[in-house]
Amino acid sequence: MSTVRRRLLHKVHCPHCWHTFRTEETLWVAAHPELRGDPLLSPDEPVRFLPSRFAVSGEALDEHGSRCQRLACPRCHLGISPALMEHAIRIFSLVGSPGSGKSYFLAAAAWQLRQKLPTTFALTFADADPLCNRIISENEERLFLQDDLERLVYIEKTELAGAQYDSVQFDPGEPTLFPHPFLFTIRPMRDHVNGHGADVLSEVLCLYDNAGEHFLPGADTPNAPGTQHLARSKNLFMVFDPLQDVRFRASLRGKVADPQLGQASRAFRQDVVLQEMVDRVRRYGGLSSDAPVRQPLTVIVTKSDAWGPLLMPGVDISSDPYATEARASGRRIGRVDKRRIEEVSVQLESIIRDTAPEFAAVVRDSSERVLYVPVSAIGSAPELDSGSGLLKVRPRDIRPSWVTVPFLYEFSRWGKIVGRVGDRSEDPMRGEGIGEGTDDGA
Ligand SMILES: Nc1nc2c(ncn2[C@@H]2O[C@H](COP(=O)(O)OP(=O)(O)OP(=O)(O)O)[C@@H](O)[C@H]2O)c(=O)[nH]1
Ligand SMILES: [Mg+2]
Ligand SMILES: [Zn+2]
Repeated sequence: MSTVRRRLLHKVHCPHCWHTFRTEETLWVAAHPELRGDPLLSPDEPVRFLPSRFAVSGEALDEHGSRCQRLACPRCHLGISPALMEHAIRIFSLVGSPGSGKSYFLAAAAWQLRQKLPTTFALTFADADPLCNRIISENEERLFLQDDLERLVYIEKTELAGAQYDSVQFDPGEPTLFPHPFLFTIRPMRDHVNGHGADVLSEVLCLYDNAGEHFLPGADTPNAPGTQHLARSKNLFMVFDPLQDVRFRASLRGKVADPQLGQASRAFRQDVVLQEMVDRVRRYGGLSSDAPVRQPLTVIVTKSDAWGPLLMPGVDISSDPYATEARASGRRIGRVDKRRIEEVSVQLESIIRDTAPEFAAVVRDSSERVLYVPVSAIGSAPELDSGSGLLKVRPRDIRPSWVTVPFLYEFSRWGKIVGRVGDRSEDPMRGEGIGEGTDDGA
C-alpha cells in the first residue's frame, strides 16, 4: 500500500476559541492512561503537550512513549480535527431568538445536505469530527431515522450551558464556555467535473447552534464568549420566525392550525436580535457603528409550512431550485437556479417589509448582500403533547423544504464545486489558481 503525503496548511483556525496558530504549534493529546489532568480542562482529560518524539508512522509519542492520535489547540486545549490542518474552514453563523427554529433547521439541513450533495452535486458531505458532531447527529436521527414513524419526537431547547458548550479554565476556578462547533468536510467526488482537484477544493464547513438567549443584548460576556464566531464567519444566517412576530401572528391566527400561534410567551423583538448581532460583528471586527458588515446576510424565514400557503400562495418551494448536469465524459456538476431563488427572495422581502418594516430596515442597513429564503424544517405543524406540555412532531409528517437552499446558494458563490444555471466559469478546473474559485473574498 502506498503512503499518501498530505498537504498541510501553514495556519490553522481553532473552531472552539477562534485562535489562529501555526501548524507546528499544534498540541497533541497524551494517550497513556496515567497522563491525565490537563490544567485547562477537567481532571479526567488527558494532558496536552508539544511533542519532541515521533513514531516512524508520524504519530507523536507522549512522555510514557505511547503513540498519540488526537490533536489540540495550543490556546484552549480543545480538540482539533485533522481535516482542519488540510482544508480551509468556513464558518456559517446562525442567529435567532429563542424558539425561532434554529436547532430544527440545522438538523434538517445537515440531514438533507448528506443526501443531496452526493446525489445532485457529486460532493460528499461528511462529519469532519464525529465526536464534535454528536449532538447534531442525534438530532438528525431523532427526526429522520426513527423505526416508529408514529411516535412523537422533539429536539430539546438549546441550553445556555451544559453539554452543548465546552468549559476551559484559562484562570483556575473561572471557566470560560465555548459553544460546540459542528464540522463537516465537503469534498468533490471522483465523478465531479473538478474531481481531480478534490484535495485542494475540499473545505470544512463549521456551524454553531447557540441558545437564542445568547443573542439577546447583554448576553455576551468575557466568560461566555458564545457568539464570537460571528466576526470570523463567512456568512451570517439570521433565522426570522414570523410566528414570533405579533403582526404576523395576528394575520395568521384563526387561519392556521399551529399551536405556536396560541402560545402567548412566544413573541420576540427579532429586529433587536438582528441589530445586536450586527453590532457584535462590527465590534469584534473593529468596524464603525454604521458600516455594513462584510459578510453576506441570509434571512432564513422559518416555519413556512405555517405562513407560506397564506402569504406566498403560488410560490413553489416543494421542489428544489437545483439540478444535476451530467456530461458526456460521465462527470457531473450540480447547478443552482440563482434566479429562481432571488425572485422568491424579492417577494419575501416585500412581505416582511409590509408587516415588519423595522426588521427589514435593519436587514437592509446591515449588509450589502442580502438574501431572504423561506424554509420549513418540519413541513407541518408540531403537536402539543398534553402529557409533557411540549411541542412534538410525528416522523411520518416531517417533510423539510428549502433547508439546503441557504447553503447551496452560498456554495455556488465559491465557484469550482457548485455551479449556477447559465454560468460556466467554474469548470473545468485548471492547474493555476486552484482553489481560489470565484469567491468574493468575504
Ligand atoms: N411549524 C413549524 N414549527 C417549527 C419548525 N421548526 C421548528 N418548529 C418549532 O419551533 C420550536 C422551536 O424550535 P427550535 O429549533 O428548538 O428553536 P431554537 O431556535 O433552536 O430555540 P433555542 O434553542 O431556544 O434557541 C419547536 O417547538 C418546533 O416544534 C417548522 O419548520 N415548522
Ligand atoms: Mg436550539
Ligand atoms: Zn482553541
